[in-house]
Amino acid sequence: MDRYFLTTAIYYINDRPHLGSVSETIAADFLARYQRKLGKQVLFSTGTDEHSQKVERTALALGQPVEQYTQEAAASWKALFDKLEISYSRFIRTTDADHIRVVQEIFQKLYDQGDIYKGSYDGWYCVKDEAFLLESDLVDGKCPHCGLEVQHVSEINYFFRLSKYQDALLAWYEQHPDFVQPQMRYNELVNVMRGGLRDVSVSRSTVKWGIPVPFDTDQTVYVWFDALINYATVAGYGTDRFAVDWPPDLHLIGKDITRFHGIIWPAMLMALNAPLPKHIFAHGFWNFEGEKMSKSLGNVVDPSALIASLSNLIGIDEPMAVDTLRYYLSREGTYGLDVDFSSQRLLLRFNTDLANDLGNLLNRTLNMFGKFRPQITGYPLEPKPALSELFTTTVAAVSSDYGSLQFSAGLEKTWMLINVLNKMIEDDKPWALARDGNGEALATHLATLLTGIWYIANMIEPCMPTVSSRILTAIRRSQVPWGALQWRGPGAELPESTSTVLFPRVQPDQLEEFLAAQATRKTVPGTGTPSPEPPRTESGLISIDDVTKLQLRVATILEAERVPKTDKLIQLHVKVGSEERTIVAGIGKHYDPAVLIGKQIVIVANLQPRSLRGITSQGMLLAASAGDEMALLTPMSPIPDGAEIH
Ligand code: ME8
Repeated sequence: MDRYFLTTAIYYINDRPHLGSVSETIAADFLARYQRKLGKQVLFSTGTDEHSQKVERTALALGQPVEQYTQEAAASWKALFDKLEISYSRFIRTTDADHIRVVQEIFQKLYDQGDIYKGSYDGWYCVKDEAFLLESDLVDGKCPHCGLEVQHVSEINYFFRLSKYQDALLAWYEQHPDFVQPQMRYNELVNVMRGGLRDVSVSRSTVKWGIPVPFDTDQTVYVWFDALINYATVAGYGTDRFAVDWPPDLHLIGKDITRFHGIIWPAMLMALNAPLPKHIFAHGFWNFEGEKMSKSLGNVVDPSALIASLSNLIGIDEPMAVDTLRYYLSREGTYGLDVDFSSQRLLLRFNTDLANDLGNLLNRTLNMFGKFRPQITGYPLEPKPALSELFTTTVAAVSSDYGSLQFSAGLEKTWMLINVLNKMIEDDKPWALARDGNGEALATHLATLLTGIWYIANMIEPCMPTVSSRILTAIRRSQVPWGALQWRGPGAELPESTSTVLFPRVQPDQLEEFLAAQATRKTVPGTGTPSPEPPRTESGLISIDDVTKLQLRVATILEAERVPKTDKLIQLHVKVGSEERTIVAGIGKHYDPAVLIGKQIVIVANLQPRSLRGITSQGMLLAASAGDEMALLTPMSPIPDGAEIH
């Protein structure tokens, strides 16, 4: 059986987990589940980085013995990962006995062979980043990465001969152009190496909370040297298993720790004569209002609180709220780049993608099975051959997206299938087929829906395992490996239930309550109290910040129809880049729906969804009016929809 070894970074436990940190493990879990669906035997590790000056300081500040602090903190990270349905094979703690043994063994070996030597360090240290810094690295005397104060450190410690591996590393990069992804991270690292590598300090004489250097108990191993080795521990370094499990197929990390993973770690492996990891992927950050989410900035979103609010306010159980969050994190943005967290966007995704598109499809299908069952009895339940190719080619395209960590693109394609099925219901008009007694066509219609939903439930499993299994239970079909998805009928087992509301739609008042609850999560750095309101300007003028809050985008109108029983409202189905939305607009007295189709308009894309005549409107279009006249705003020349307006 093919094997796949995937790791995440291990998390410092001086902070509680935030949405940014868990997003990495959720992405890795998505990939691990997908690889399992391909039939591979997956080794997937995540865990906690427990030795360091900052962890020692946190425990001290809380007046707790550091062992007790780390024990409790690691347990709470692990409990959260379990809640988030992370299917890790090993949750590694750097305080685990086998890890301590491996770190000491490697330190000793590199010392014995002359790759580690004793020297003296005189320079700077950033405790937040646990990083040694040169005078020339500092920006205004502060850490160039986090902007915090640095400490001057002058101590005797041990150095790793990184400079010795500079040429070998550069050659490796040249021969493996996809070693580090995305490409911009690869380029950054090559530039750093071309600038010259210096030997790095790998022990501390002033930090007690660490793994003792085996031959010099006055020193502890530098936390990064210790932490990087966790990957080797997971693969059983020093045992027979290492030859089987090593090297990793992928180290998934954030863009802030590429030098450790892309330069120091490969050099350590070269020194150990061990194969290098096949790939390193460095993702971007989840930001909050444009800034990296981090405890020290006081702008973190707490995943547990978010899940609890989602669950309480919408009335879904916690596993469904977890899947909603997993979907949002995977669907929003291009993986690798930074993304801004927005609770409005989260609920918009919930209402449109999950409740409207997926939830509705399932509901309508199950309802029809309940109603029309007697009329299809005796007819073959074979899906329409015409859709076979679309489903087969989409499965292959989604597979390639998932495999290259383009989670959003893969989900978008899956949603295209959901929308094809929803549209098919409109086109086939099954209630008319039933009325006319056309049992054969009705059977084909329902078999197509069931087969399509079976595909979709399987394709979303890596992202939303609970939703996937609940859908499969409802349609009485099973989880299958990726390669076993075939366009064939449902067999004898037909759904029993007539309705399963997986995703109840969010109502406007729930939305307000949710947003208010989220707003209080933003805290002033260091104090834990809510941020003050931004100052307002005088005389009714707004600031540039207010303007940038508006997301104006170009949309193309795909469909337009009057909302029944009103002469004012028109329901538009619009395309905004890769996304489709429904917008209800009060332009019915001025425009005939037929003339709107194909036109480009300007919409407010980040408006809270609201319900108008029972239809959820996901945005607002811009129109000018003077007296009785109205004119829709439209770009002067055609431009790809989704384009932003500045
Ligand atoms: O760096 N958005 O630990 P860490 C996305 N212990 N990812 C984020 C993020 C955000 N806002 N904030 C953090 C360490 N991360 C070391 C790693 S590995 C041998 C040792 C990501 O807790 C970050 O980029 O500071 C990193 O990949 C991971 O969370 C752990 O960060």
